[in-house]
Amino acid sequence: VIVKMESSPAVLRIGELSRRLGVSEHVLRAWERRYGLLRPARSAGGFRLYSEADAQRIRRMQHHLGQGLSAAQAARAAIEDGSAATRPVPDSDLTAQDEAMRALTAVLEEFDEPAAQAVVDRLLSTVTIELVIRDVLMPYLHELGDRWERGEVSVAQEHFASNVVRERLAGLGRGWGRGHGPLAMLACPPGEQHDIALVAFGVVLHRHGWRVDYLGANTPLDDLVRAVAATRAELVVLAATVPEAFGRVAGELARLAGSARVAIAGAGASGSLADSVGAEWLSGDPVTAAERMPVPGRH
Ligand code: B12
Repeated sequence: VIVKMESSPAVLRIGELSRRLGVSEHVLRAWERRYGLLRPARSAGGFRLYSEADAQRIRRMQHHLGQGLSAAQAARAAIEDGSAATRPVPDSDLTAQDEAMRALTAVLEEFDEPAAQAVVDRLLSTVTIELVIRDVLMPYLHELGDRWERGEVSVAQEHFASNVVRERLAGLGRGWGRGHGPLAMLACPPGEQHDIALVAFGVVLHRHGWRVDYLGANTPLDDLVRAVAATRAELVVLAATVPEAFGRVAGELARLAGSARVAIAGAGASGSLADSVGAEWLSGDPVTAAERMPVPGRH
């Protein structure tokens, strides 16, 4: 027998739900986004509509919070209480990746590093590293940035969470200098601190046959030029989030591109910028770009 849990009609707008339960709209939205506590339907006009089942889950959440559970624990308990009697109908568009993103959001916000590693471990046992990076870790970082911008997570939470993700990625890249493939040198131009996507790119590039020398954030261009000459790297990839990071070193970049294969990437890169310095532009996400990078000498 299949019992549909969400059988009550979805009729409440968020304002009314908020008034009825005495929980602010802001908090309701946060519980929905972070913990999947609310499962609104959409009106024809695109508004979220909530049901009695949503209201009950909030009441259970309030009850568990009152017992001293953390928000994440209370939400988990509220959702489980509701499904004990009646099995929830699986939400077909909630993939393992979506669930993992939610779980990461919840545990990293509470500074729970082991739990975050466990989420990634679980995922890695079922899907490839490429999918974990492209569909979970990168989107997670975007969401983290959005929430930081809106003031929903503190700088401490953002730093903690992005460091856990960065360290995990770096761990996946361990030994990326090994092998017999061509060498790629990866760096961010001076002033650029955002290097996590570049680490992700390196991880996937190595899995596709390249060796990786990783210089990382804020690298002086003359040092990079010397390192490229010393190692005879076949490819140099520079990533930055703002165009000025490339613009400031355009002259040096053009010179480097005269003697080596250079590509630029990240939100600060563009086709026109690449053309202006004689480099290639790697558009799109780091995983796909690394998968598409042909390995020289391989057919
Ligand atoms: C983690 C983080 C930090 C960390 C970085 C740690 C580290 N080692 O990387 C720290 C705390 C240092 C930091 C600092 C700052 N940050 Co910050 N940060 C982030 C955050 C949350 C995640 C960045 C990330 O890794 N994203 C994951 C990647 C995959 O996403 P993406 O950068 O959008 O990249 C896309 C493409 O460009 C492409 N791509 C990117 N890189 C590469 C590389 C290759 C090779 C390829 C092929 C593709 C590719 O892939 C993605 C598409 O899938 C973002 C939020 C966000 N939306 O990304 C903010 C964000 C990038 N930061 C921002 C800001 C403003 C800052 C600071 C100025 C804050 C401050 N006032 O101090 C400083 C600047 C430091 C500096 N000088 O560089 C803004 C940037 C806005 C802008 N474009 O101007 C963002 C977008 C946050 C926001 N919503 O406002 N940050």
